[in-house]
Amino acid sequence: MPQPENVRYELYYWPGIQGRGEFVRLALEEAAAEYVDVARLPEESGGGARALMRVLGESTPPAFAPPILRSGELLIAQTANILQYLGPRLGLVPDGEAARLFAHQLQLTIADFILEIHDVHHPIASSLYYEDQKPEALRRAVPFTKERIPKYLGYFERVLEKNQVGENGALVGPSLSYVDLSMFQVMAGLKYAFPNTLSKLTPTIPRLVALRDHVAARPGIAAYLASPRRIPFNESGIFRRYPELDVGSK
Ligand SMILES: N[C@@H](CCC(=O)N[C@@H](CS)C(=O)NCC(=O)O)C(=O)O
Repeated sequence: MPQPENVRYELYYWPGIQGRGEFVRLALEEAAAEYVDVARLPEESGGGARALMRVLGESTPPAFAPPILRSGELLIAQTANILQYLGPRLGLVPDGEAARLFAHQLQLTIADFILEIHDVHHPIASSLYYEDQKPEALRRAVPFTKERIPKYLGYFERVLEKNQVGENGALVGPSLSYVDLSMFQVMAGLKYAFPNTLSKLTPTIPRLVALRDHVAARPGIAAYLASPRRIPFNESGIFRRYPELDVGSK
């Protein structure tokens, strides 16, 4: 496994939520990479949301939205792009063009899923409160929980089934990759936000459940999850527990 480069990564992401930054954090944590979660530092030490706004406002070339990763001279945005960059450097993706393309393909599919998960509680605009778009959210939650969650999870379950590697499984290649870490996050988030929908689907996705539990038990990830670095799920993030939207088991 390649050793992490001798570099201290800087992650720029909103300080109070897991959000999309969490996919990057999980990769850095699993690899025990040296990194600073800059916006979570106190403002007096150059942190806070201000640090993030500064990077967004001043960087060249400009980034549209966080998460953003600084690695030496490089400033990289788009979650899947960041993970594509980190994967080989952290030993979290197999060698070879086909495997790397497939890992990126899966990560982009996760990005699509994440956007849909977000849009259930914000179907009209991110700039409006949930309460101001609740009727639309309730309407959207029905096809999302009954059609889209089963379709996405059914797809990832099939990927695991086709890539038979040992009892714990892996989405790409013979061992753990950054995509598996991201899939753990999706499963953990769905369990938080849509517990009833997920529990109804659980018998149909045994491989995803095993993968989630396997990732959660990895020493680096288990230590991270138990640490204050792991921000708890909350109702400002992507995965929000609004029981009225969790209708997939009805
Ligand atoms: N496709 C991008 C989406 C980035 C994104 O939407 N970031 C959110 C935070 S999770 C944001 O702050 N967006 C600001 C905006 O869209 O105006 C990614 O995966 O990184």
